[in-house]
Amino acid sequence: MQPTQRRLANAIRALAMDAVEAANSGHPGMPMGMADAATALFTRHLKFDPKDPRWPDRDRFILSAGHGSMLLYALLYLTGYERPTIDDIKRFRQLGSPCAGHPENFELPAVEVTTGPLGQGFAMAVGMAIAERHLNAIYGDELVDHRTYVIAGDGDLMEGVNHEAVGMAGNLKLSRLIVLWDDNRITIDGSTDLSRNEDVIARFAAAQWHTVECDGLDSAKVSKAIEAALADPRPSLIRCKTIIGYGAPNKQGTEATHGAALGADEVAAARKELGWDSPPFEIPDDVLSAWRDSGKRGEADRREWNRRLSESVKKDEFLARLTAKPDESWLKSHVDALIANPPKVATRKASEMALEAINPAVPSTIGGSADLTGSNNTKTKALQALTPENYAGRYIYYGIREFGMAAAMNGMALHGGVIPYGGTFLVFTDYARPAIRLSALQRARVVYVMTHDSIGLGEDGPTHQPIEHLQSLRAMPGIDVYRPADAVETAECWALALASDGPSILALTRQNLPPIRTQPAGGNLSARGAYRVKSAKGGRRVIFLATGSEVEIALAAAEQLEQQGIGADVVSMPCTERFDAQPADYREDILPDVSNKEILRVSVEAGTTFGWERYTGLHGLRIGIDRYGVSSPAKDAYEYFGLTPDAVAARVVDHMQKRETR
Ligand SMILES: Cc1ncc(C[n+]2csc(CCOP(=O)(O)OP(=O)(O)O)c2C)c(N)n1
Ligand SMILES: [Mg+2]
Repeated sequence: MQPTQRRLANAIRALAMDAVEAANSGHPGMPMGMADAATALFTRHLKFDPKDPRWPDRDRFILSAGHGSMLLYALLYLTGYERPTIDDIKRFRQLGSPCAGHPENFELPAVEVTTGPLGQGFAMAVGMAIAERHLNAIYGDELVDHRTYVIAGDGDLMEGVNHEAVGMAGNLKLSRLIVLWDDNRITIDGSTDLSRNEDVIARFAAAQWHTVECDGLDSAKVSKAIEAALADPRPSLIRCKTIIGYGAPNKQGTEATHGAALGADEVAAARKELGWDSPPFEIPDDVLSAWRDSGKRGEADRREWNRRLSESVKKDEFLARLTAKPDESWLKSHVDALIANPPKVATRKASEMALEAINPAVPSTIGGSADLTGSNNTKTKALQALTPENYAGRYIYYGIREFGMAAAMNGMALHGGVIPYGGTFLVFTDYARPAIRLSALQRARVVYVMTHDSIGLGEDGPTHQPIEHLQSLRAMPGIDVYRPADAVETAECWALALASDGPSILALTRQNLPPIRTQPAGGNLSARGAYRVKSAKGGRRVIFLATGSEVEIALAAAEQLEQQGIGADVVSMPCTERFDAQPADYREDILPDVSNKEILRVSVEAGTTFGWERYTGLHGLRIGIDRYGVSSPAKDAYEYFGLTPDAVAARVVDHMQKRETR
């Protein structure tokens, strides 16, 4: 006799209880409450094949309620993925186990995205659903025809980013996005009545979503609700009414099951309640084999898809999109043209000029902006908007949703086949920051086009002028922060960002900058992260380290010093991360390891000086801005903060004199 759906679900419950018990850490409540709903999804609807976790046309499943990670690990084990093994699960949350506390996309190939920071899984799913529709519009149903399923908890639906994501999905009519809401009316602090009285269903309906409700503890009813969702041309929210910790007789329905081991007595009571008499981590043969059978449902689909791919005239193009490095041939001709005819432009404009060369050469880019298209210069002329009527479009109007945009871009990048880039003001990386961090953690190739990168934006004043942003982003592991000094460097930095396997931030100016690079270099100089743009003429006494718009100032200050007989190098440092990764002899050449008495190192950047001692040494000179900005024209702001060649040269001379008399 086939085990009932409930018995299949109880295997998830048992594994969740046992793993959390063994770790004495973790979240049993959510997996136990949603076990029946997940069983419906995985045994009847989700298109997947454990034999090939990364099969391109698989449905995507995102556990936005990432604390319920044991739900996902149990499903992957039961349906027959190579990993996690039962031993991996026994070592849930232990060092070296791929069954990390929260699902990590770099630990298990079947984990699509890293989740845990609530709300972001949902928002990344929106990006996945966008990428699917976009690629479908280009390659047709025969190659791209899948859905994005999400399990989200109360927390996911409360987070602000959820409101952004819901708005984007409704507006883009992402019919293939289906969210199962674990409506258990409990969060960590207790009842959701403590913190929420909104009508969630009405909110989604108002955002043009399809909504349907069901008993989340009845797998057949969840399945029916999924069918209704599949049939509707809008994104769908399925409200699954559940009981957190279902099956634990004394604790279910309470926050006690949310995030702690149930304890031996309660686990024993739950086993009794559920009629589950197997020892910990053991799944009865009939149950395991039924699960493994459902794991084989997708194999035929995958074979059929492989056949269609092998017969498709678009096969090579499709596979290249998924795996090949983007074409870089645009760079040389573009840079040659810039050197032949050096423009005096803002680097945001230089970025647009680079994109005019990139977008035709790299068809996988999808641009966008959080309502600052004209300021971020993110839309090239030929790009059409990506809309419900034209999913093939390559430009997304994200609206004023920086966090939602960034999270969606993570989803797109991790879906594969597209390279998202999106813009806002650098200061508003603060609004997007949690998703930028997840770009870095997950190695998602997203390019952040962050313009108005200093007080040089001028009149909008302190709220819009980044101060600590560059350094705080540089402090984030796993992301390259670029601050190019002119049009050539901007193009070089774009090429590096596209070639990367992770995220990049381009910090770009609003104000015009003169060309710095006017001679052919025979290679991408920005790739070194820092390089000398001017060598000292006399004996070298000073090394300027400058980025972006301040390279121009450092160059002019260095000329003044030279006239006083003080030899000065100027190093442009578009990317500190890349410089740090250079071999020691290169770093030594640029920044010789001598005391500041012999050669004074001076950093010049229109932002916080915090952290620049890393390159100037403690006794070097750090010129920047350690307070909030001012509302004024850019030129006046630069003068006010002493960021002019005269003021910089004077400070260097003063510093050298004081040091000599010490
Ligand atoms: C952004 C963010 N804030 C806070 C947390 C900590 N946290 C983890 S689960 C949770 C409660 C979530 O409630 P719900 O989604 O209803 O999950 P349930 O208790 O029903 O499993 C909180 C606050 C988090 N993971 N992410
Ligand atoms: Mg809840």
